Amino acid sequence: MSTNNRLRIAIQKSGRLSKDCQELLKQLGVKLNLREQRLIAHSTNMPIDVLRVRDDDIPGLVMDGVCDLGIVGENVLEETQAERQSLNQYSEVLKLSKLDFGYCRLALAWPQELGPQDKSWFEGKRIATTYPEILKGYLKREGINASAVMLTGSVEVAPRAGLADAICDLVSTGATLEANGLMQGDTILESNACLIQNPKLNDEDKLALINKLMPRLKGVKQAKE
Ligand code: PRT
Ligand code: ZN
Repeated sequence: MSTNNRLRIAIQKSGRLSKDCQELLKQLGVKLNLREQRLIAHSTNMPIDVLRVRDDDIPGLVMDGVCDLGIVGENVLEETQAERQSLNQYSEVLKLSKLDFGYCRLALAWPQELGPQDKSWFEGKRIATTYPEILKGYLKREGINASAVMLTGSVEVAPRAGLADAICDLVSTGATLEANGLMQGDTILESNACLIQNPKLNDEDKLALINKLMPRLKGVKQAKE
């Protein structure tokens, strides 16, 4: 079988989702020969290739049909969709399943010493975030006139560094906010990892393979409940 006929699945190479993704593929019965530095891992028992990339690239790879499936956080998916929509680029995916890992929330936070604040406090403020499109959507819905300052890392130090008045960042335990003297406010988005598919996929063999894997995925999820 040529490489083109193999189902291509994009997962995060290294980071918070990679271990769970590898474990999930294993539970689905996909045997992989994973070597640390390899971009592509070929399954040894199914016509599947796994592409290991940065999580930010996964939605685009699936939307553009470079990969058939992808596993990515809903936060990254929504940000990419909003960004592509603003550029009039194709942004559709089929969300096949929400997965039971990678849970976090995208929340607003500000310096603790300011005490509790309501939405009106954000008027005219600068908010540092890695998710400017999701944040802008929220600000628009809420009728708040504030600006988004894009930072790809260390968002939690932005207020102390004088780069912004507040932040909009992912939170799981809350330890990072606490360690940086920040108070948590509204949750803008709750996110899990999810399995997405290119909606234009029409290869019958690949679709049949996905149809074979989906009941297994359901079984894996039920076994954990
Ligand atoms: O290199 P690459 O671009 O692939 O990875 P990355 O560094 O962009 O992402 P990574 O590995 O940090 O996270 C991948 C995905 O995991 C995210 O897109 C989310 O969908 C999910 N996830 C779940 C999280 C968290 N929990 C999380 N806590 N992503 C990031 N964090 C960070 C957060 O940004 C903050 O810095 O952890 C810190 C807060 O954690 P707590 O526990 O202190 O609240
Ligand atoms: Zn990333």
